[in-house]
Amino acid sequence: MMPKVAFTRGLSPSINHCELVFAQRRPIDVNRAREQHRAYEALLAEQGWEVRQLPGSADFPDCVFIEDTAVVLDELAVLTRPGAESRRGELPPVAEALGPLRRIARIEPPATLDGGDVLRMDKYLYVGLSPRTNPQGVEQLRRLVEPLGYEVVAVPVHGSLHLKSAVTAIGPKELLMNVAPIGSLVAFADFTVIPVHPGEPHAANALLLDDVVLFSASAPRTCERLSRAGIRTIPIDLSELAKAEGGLTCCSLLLR
Ligand code: CIR
Repeated sequence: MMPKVAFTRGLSPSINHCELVFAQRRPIDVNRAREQHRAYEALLAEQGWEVRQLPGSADFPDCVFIEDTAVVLDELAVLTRPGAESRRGELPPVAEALGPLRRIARIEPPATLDGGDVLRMDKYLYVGLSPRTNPQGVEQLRRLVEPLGYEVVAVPVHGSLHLKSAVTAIGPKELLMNVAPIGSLVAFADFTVIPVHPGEPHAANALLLDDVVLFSASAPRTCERLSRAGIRTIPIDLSELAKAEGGLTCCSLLLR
């Protein structure tokens, strides 16, 4: 059987030049960020994932956020066209790594799409219309995946970098959400939604592994809500990467 593979990408020594949309620029301690990233990889490995790290690059400050470069499904990997121009050169090593494992398709100009905007719930792909993903990006993705039986649902996102900054899966039918950037819950009517604690608006980005959720150690009150709902969590500190507006999902591409 194919092992569960998690691709990660090494931290760029130039991460302090990362893109920022909503956060104020604060110095990132590169060594500390690297340690936190290693701890993240170690947790994935402990949970049974074969972690394959692609080398980081000084030319691409945001390359550690590998999630944005591809949408990986069982049948297909879609290489994105990141909304931030400075990130488009991150793709070639990812394409090379995924090539032997999946059929490859690409998002073409003028479309833009970041993987952080694509939330997969079984055969539904919820795609954020965000600062990074435009309507053409949603349409191109739809054309690629509909023949494979997926339904694409566009979700406008306001005041949040990506859809998954505001909502992530914490179970097959359960979502963790910061409701404000999404506004209407209509698209998610079939799911049980656990709202983040109002004092922790950035806590919605959690990473669901088989039966456990990796969760930000800086959001204990939301974590309590998850525990009360019977969800097993493992806390992780990615505070240095959070200064680059990165979360937990964005540091890996999981081939489930
Ligand atoms: C960016 O603005 O593109 C990076 N500084 C952060 C990307 C985070 N990606 C994600 O949440 N999927």
